[in-house]
Amino acid sequence: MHNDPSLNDPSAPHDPSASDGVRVSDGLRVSGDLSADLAEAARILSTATDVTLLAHVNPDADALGSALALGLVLHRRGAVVRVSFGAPAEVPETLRDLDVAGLLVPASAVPAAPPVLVALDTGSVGRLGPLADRVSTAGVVVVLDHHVSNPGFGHVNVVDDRAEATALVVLRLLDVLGVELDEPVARCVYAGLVTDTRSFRHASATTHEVAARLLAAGVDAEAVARPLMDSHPFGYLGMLAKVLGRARLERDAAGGLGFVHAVVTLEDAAGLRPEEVESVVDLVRTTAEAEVAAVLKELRPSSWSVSLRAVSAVDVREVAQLLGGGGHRLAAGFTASGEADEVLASLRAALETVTAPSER
Ligand SMILES: [Mn+2]
Repeated sequence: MHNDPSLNDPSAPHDPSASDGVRVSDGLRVSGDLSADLAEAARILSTATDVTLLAHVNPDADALGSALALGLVLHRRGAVVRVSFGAPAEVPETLRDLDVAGLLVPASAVPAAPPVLVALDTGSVGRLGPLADRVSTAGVVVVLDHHVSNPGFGHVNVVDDRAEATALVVLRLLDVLGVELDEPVARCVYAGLVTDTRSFRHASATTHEVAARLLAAGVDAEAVARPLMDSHPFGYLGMLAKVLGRARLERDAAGGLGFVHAVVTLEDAAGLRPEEVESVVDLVRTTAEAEVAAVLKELRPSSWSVSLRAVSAVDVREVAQLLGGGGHRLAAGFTASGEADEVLASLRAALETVTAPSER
């Protein structure tokens, strides 16, 4: 599926008249008015009796935390709720504890035509992976996201690219719904927030106030953050020794700002969780001589998922988009096929394009 060109298809046009049982107001698809979009999303969800919430493939704490926070609230209000994601088959171990009500179901249990579908933290239809087709079969699609590149593929799109996490968009929606925060819901929101802000380093004053509100609701910050960000099996150290030992620094690349990269092969990752592989980029990115960091993660022979990070100057979302992916300005990614050297060559070229003076 990672070679499927539709993976990065910006959107499938949506016919609002196709909605089944839920009336969707006209003209809201790309209204761009956050308050109006939030109100419309709240209206749909407050009357829905069957809601399917989807995170992006390889879900992180923001995607699943957002889905589970909203899912838990709707479940308590009596709706039939399921939370899922297209791939992989397993729920990331570090995120399982967030699902206090048993809302997570395998992708195979997602209805062929869900009455109400909510896509969370998913910047494009393709990021739903094998569940992407549900966007065209669902009665109504609500998109809750913070990716600037989101084309607005739902009937209702609450996309706030200034929100540091989708979890914040969800919290605003919960406020519109009049939900009183308690610990299980606040914990899901906090999990998305602490990870997407890199422990609140990329968080506004207002977002710190939101964090305070979540703590006041009973969240144990260390208990949530440590398993997500600071805990790995011992085998992680051996994997890091191999992978980081092969990392390369190219000082002249990325328009002279420096580019560091590492490769995690299937052999390197054997016996370890996705969490260990995903965290490698957080070490590679600490290289002081490089503005841009990349980690190539082998999915299958000759198939790669690539994580990109920048310190401040380079927009790696632009780089990722040139290569068929997406993301945020300082954190983005794409998938690619071929040998690692070939992927690196196209990445180098894309970096030069984005950092060329004429592009600035
Ligand atoms: Mn996010």
